[in-house]
Amino acid sequence: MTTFNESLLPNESDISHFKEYGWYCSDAVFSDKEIKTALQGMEEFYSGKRDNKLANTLGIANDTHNDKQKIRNNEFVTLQNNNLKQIGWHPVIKQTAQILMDCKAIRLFSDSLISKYPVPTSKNQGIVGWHSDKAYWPTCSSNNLLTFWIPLQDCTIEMGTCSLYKWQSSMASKRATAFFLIQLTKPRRHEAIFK
Ligand SMILES: O=C(O)CCC(=O)C(=O)O
Repeated sequence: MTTFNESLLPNESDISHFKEYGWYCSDAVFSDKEIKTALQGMEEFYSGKRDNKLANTLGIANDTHNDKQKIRNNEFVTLQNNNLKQIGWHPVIKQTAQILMDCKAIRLFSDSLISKYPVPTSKNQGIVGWHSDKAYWPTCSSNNLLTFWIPLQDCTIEMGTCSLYKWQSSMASKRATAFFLIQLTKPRRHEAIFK
């Protein structure tokens, strides 16, 4: 059974922060070994190895490497590769979600393995645009949803990391926030959408 140090779970102050802002940044919860295993799973997946084959890949992000495309996105990878499942289905994720959402059961709805290739900043590519994940899940009737962002490498500010807006319940299902692959060049415009 996978074990972890329970002091890594969100504490009262983390929970209050999450309630106010809609996000929370944990300490490093995965061991170097777990990250290494996930990276191995990523290599396996990208080289075409599958531990389990999806019955259907129609309609899901299932990119192959393409030099011109600076972001590669593949969905439902934890169902297809056991080493990626190890990190995506890790008990620390499940228990963190249960604590933050204050619920007994968690269902994993979706996962995404995303690679961003280095591009000169002037090119305005290789960056995931502002979006709310709910905008991509229109069939999901619940707003009680949570995304975990797990960097598999150290991410510096210069490289770009994940930025989050303060939670606004009104934006949860807005199709207008579906800007995953679109770079909004005018910050004011996306600020207005997220207000
Ligand atoms: O890694 C990214 O830039 C995108 C991640 C993302 O879209 C998400 O966590 O919902």
